[in-house]
Amino acid sequence: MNGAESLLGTLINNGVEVCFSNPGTSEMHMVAAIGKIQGMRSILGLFEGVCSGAADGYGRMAGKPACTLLHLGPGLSNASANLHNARRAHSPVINLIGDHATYHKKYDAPLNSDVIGLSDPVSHWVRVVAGAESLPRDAADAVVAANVKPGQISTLIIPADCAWDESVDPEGVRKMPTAPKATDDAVKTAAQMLTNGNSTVVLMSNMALSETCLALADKVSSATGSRILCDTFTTKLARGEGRCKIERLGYFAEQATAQLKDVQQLIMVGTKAPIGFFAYPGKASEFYPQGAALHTLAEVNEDAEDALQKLVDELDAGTLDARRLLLEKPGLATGILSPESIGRGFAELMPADSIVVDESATSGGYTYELSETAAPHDWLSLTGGSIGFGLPTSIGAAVACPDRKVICLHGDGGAMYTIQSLWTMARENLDVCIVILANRKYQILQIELARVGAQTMTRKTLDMLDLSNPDLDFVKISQGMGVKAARATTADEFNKLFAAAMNEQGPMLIEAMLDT
Ligand SMILES: Cc1ncc(C[n+]2csc(CCOP(=O)(O)OP(=O)(O)O)c2C)c(N)n1
Repeated sequence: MNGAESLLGTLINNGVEVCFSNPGTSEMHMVAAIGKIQGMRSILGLFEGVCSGAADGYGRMAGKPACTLLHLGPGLSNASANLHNARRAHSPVINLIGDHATYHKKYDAPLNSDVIGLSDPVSHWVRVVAGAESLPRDAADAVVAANVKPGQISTLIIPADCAWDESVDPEGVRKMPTAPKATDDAVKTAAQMLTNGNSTVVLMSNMALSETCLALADKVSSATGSRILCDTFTTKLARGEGRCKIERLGYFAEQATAQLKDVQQLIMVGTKAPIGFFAYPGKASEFYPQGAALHTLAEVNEDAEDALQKLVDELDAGTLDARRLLLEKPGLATGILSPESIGRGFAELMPADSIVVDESATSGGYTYELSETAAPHDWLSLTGGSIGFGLPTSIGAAVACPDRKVICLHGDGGAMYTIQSLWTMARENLDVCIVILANRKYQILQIELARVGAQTMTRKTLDMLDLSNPDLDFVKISQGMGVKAARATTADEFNKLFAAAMNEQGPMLIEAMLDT
């Protein structure tokens, strides 16, 4: 058995069953091994950012890592933006990066690069394989590292000769790490703060946004009068009918500071104290009032459910009923197509258990608000701010959850970054409905240009934020990659197309024209 086969056997033994790949010559033995050995589904992405984003979506929904297969430093570099997003989402991901054979490195052949240097910023764990016989152990260590809660990026750099040389048997099942518990002191301090009469916000994210955690937080809120908020951008948020309400922190500083205006105490669960996405001239970076008391009940890596349960017990709130949202739909709109009419159609027609992947940018506010009481669903958002995450992440979510409808809400600008994702969706026949919110501009940047206090707004400046001339035709682009597509120019057309997409299996793109 060669190194590649032994590596693969080890991954499979440890629950890794999907590989999002874009290989080259240095990965050929791994390609051959995947073809030969049962148990690893291989999904080709036509750009490495598709593979890494897909691994992010898979990790978020499966709760375990997929692997990527990438070609030396350049392949890894192409994957990096979505690895950054995955790192910010705390998604479990294993990168398998081929490199030149150990004895070939010294010649500095054209594809030679500092693979470790490129890996470090987007990885929690990096290892270069020293020889074929250590590969199974290295692979098992990589899986364990990726499974550190909530999830980590582990990167295994595999010189080609380590993959083709004779190796040893694959490693068996390793014990995967569990999340450490929050301390009793952290629970007691939180309980004291919540009962001292000061106005308190509990800010939650990451592992604290499961249905169970939201219900526990709701009991805390009922018992103490505190408010429960979540971060603006979250890895996975349980929403809709039967879930408990949670207020989302606004994106812009004015919104978030208004939400937290009179707050005297902030208790964090699975997140850190709220700060601005960017700095703006003359505005504070912190969203909370100066002098507010800050306390962390559970760190990002700690078991949020255990901490919230202990807090509920400490507050004697266990017998309270969690206030669960009732199904309430907004009704379909008619007439012009607007972000609001799209939001209404989306919230009305979305089936139960949908997975919403949100890169809707400035056009998406209504989709979020109006779906609060829609059918139960999970909401995945852009955690690292690097656009081009939505389409690839939808691939991974659909692979992890083949029985659930994935709805991808995407700005037209962001969609163009990783548009090749459509081809993979077609090839794998993934059940994804993509809604392109086609305003034909980088609208957020037009807003930001004014907000940062930039003094000039010439034609030349505005052209850098404009997507017209020529206009993008997402219907043709999509059809060209094998995904069925249609354009909606009115609310009624959108409703009809979206309803059809919800009732059919397989990928379908709707270009929602908002530029009129
Ligand atoms: C990798 C990366 N490059 C550039 C940006 C800067 N940026 C933020 S939003 C945006 C445009 C988004 O346009 P679109 O998806 O059409 O949404 P809209 O703003 O029009 O709602 C850009 C270029 C970014 N966040 N990430």
